[in-house]
Amino acid sequence: MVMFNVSRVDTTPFDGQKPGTSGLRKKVKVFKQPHYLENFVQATFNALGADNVRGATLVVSGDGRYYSKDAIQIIIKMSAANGVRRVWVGQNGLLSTPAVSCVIRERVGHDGSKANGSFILTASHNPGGPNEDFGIKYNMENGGPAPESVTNKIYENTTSIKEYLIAEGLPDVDISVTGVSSFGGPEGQFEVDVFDSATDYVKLMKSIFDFQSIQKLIANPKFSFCYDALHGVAGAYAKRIFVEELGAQESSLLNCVPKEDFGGGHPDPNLTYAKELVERMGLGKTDSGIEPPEFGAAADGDADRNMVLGKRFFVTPSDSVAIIAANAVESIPYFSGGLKGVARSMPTSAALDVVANHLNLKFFEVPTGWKFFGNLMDAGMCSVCGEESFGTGSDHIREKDGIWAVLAWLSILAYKNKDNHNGDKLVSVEDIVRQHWATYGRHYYTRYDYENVDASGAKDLMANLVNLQTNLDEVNKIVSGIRSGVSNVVNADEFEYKDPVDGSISKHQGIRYLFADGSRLVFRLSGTGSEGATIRLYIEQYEKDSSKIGRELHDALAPLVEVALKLSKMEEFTGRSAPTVIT
Ligand code: VG1
Ligand code: CO
Repeated sequence: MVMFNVSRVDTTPFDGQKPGTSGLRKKVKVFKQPHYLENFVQATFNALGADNVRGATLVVSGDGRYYSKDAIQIIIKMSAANGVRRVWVGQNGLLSTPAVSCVIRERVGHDGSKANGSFILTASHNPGGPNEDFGIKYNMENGGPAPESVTNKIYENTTSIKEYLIAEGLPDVDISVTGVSSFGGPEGQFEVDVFDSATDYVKLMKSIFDFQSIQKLIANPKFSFCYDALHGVAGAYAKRIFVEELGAQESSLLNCVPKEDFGGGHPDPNLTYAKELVERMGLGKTDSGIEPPEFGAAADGDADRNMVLGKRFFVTPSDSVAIIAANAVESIPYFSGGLKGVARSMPTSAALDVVANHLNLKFFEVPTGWKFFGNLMDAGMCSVCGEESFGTGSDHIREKDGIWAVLAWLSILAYKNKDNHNGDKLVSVEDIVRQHWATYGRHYYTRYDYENVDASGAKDLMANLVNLQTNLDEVNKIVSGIRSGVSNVVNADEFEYKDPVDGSISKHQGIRYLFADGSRLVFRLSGTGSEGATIRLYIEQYEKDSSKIGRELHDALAPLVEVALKLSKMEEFTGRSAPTVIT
């Protein structure tokens, strides 16, 4: 057996190793600096505490982006040196973020072991490649992202770190083949277990959904399907699930070969970046003349996000979670016993609130970021949750889950079409959404992102909005001076969240302006960028009147958009006359 020693390496702190909304994300060049990754990993081990690290089983994998393979070897050697007993690696270092959560919760090792946590190597929807982003985050024993109490400790440790531990004499492990490799260290045996990336996840999905009814839908000649993984890790799962298990044509998969640089694209599933899918679904600028598929979906780099499209029809993520919640019990076997509760992030539209109210379900509003849903789920208070940022999921794991969301929609479609005889017109995605609006009302919703703006301008803009909140008369003077058709602002605050399970408080989670008719404007600074600042502006208007739910989104929201831009003095503070991305 190959033996290794532990070497202690002197180091000094790096600035800015503060985990954001979802881990630490920086340019690859930053991560490649000597000791940079090592410092963060050691700071994490120190935050977990030596007692918890010694003897532990850790999952180390990610979305396969550039620099992952090097990072995995470094983390294996540091884990060995810190007394970790087993490192589990998905074949080729690939595991989607939801699959990591699943593996932590479900996988049993060859010796009966279970995982205690995971380093996930991803910058999610941020681009990859030598000049783009890398990222790392830590997930806990419940399969969910580390809570703020842990990430704050990690950050604190990075500011004072003096040394890290790394194994010397431990060879690089071949992660391209499955199997267990064992090594001997000062504290005993250490092993690396390379396993198939999809097996555990596929098994979990089969236990949640009725695959037979989805097979029947896919086999219906009137139905057609298209899935775009944007060259992210979702491709590895899409082939196994949609093609091999559910019988979809191989040609229904787009960009499903994972690539280190996502083919040079931006692996963010929205109408701007998922161009090819958007064209195919008939939502592009030009009409190809080819009849679009009935159903389309896309994922981000690490496959935790989803975009759902119907033929020439976009489903907003806020509507998507509300529709899944409204239909879950009858369409998805996992929920047949009822929902324990539902939750959304603060900027997500209130479509889910209306469903919760209607169905008499427990409801929670949490800050942006999936880590806030975990406690609710662990406490059995929440079954389905979502974010406006193309994140949807449930308590089957503790991450949002892109493929799960697609299977949820396929299940709803299968249920609504269960009596369809081949040849009849199908109940479409658009039919389902319009029916939902007719029952619950429609939340017109859009998000404007101002990416990579000057950080101090962004800070000033936010400070100005906070300041303005103290004087609603002044705010309403501005509002009424702009356009008619916008009601008064009746309340404004900075969102603060008290976790109902552990009582922890998270402050400064976004600035809200609430209008008399239920409309909302929300302003936040992004916590996932790697450069400058990104301002997110969320605009929402509720329409209960069923005769007014068919308006063009742009027309319906134009007055509120104008109010938002003037209130915030967007152009004055940022120099931008238009957002970078509209979703
Ligand atoms: C964004 C989204 C947020 C999401 C987060 C991580 O954060 O707004 O809803 O949870 O990304 O998603 P921010 O701070 O940039 O607004 V992912 O797919 O990057 O794990
Ligand atoms: Co993601």
